[in-house]
Amino acid sequence: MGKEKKYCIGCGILLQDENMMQEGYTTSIENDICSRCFRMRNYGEYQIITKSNEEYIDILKSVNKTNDLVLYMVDLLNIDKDLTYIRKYINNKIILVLNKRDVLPKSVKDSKIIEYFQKQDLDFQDIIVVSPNKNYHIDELLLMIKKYKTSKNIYVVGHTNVGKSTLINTLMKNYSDNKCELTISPLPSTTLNKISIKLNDDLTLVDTPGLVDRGNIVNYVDSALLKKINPKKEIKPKVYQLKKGQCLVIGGLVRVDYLEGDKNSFSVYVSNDLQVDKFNMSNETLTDSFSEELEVGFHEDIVISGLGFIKIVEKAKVRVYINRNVDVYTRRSLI
Ligand SMILES: Nc1nc2c(ncn2[C@@H]2O[C@H](COP(=O)(O)OP(=O)(O)O)[C@@H](O)[C@H]2O)c(=O)[nH]1
Ligand SMILES: [Mg+2]
Repeated sequence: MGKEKKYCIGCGILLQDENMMQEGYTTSIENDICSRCFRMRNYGEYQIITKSNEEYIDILKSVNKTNDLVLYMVDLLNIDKDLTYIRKYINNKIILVLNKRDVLPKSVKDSKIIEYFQKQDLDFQDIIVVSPNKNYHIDELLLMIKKYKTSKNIYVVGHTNVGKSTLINTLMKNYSDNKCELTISPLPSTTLNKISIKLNDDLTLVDTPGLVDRGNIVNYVDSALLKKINPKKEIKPKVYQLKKGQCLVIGGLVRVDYLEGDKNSFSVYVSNDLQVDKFNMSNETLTDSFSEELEVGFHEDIVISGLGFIKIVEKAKVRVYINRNVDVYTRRSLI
């Protein structure tokens, strides 16, 4: 008798009880979740699985074959470098969902954040700022979904770790009696497959794994540091007045030397748990790391992928020391 196929309700992987070393293992096929999800949920133990982006692009292509509404989710502290990338694969109607509002300072207005994205002339139906962790704007998002939906299915896409599974869990908790326990974690590639979840007779939410960003610092730190890097609360920016010849060291991970420019203001937006120090450039912290020079324009941010950003007011030339795999770049100031 052939076994019935059963998928993990936490990450979507095909369950199997034969090979402990392989994805989808569970002690008994009677279980609803795989051992990896079980350990993440109960012990906070993470087993990293690296998913290829080709697989994710195939998922995006399969979404493109439908006429369904798409929620494209972006993490406000880690905005995708190229917001047009996912659009290249899908022609569907898209709502841009800007997540993790709770970690940006309350003093910043939502309208200002939305304007930042509107100015880029991207092809989205609508834009909304949310925080499923804080239940912020979830009612408003549901109204938007109802307004723009083209069928029953709503796909949630975006990079890994932006909070796609968290959003679906929150929507289900708020508006459905159906059980939904997607596994969430601070590590990339927690969700491994497409997972369809019925919110009600009119709406089915589809979770997806997400694009992996190799330039994100989360790929290069241990789990203790990861917890520190991931802001849990509203960020209190640390503001420094710097003269050329001075430098900032952030969490022992990044060093920014101020090489050229007038007296300038550097506001550091990273997790409050990371210590920031100001030194003279003669200090040797991190100088043996990889480094690169950056020209920063008037009112631009230096983005350190996965860590946060530094808002700089005047033009500056800086040198950034950091793990060579981590993406560092400039952009127009977000706030
Ligand atoms: N601060 C904050 N963190 C969030 C929010 N939503 C999700 N997260 C966190 O983001 C991380 C990734 O979430 P997850 O749902 O697994 O992301 P996915 O890979 O896109 O499915 C987890 O550590 C979540 O707790 C939010 O509204 N605010
Ligand atoms: Mg997920």
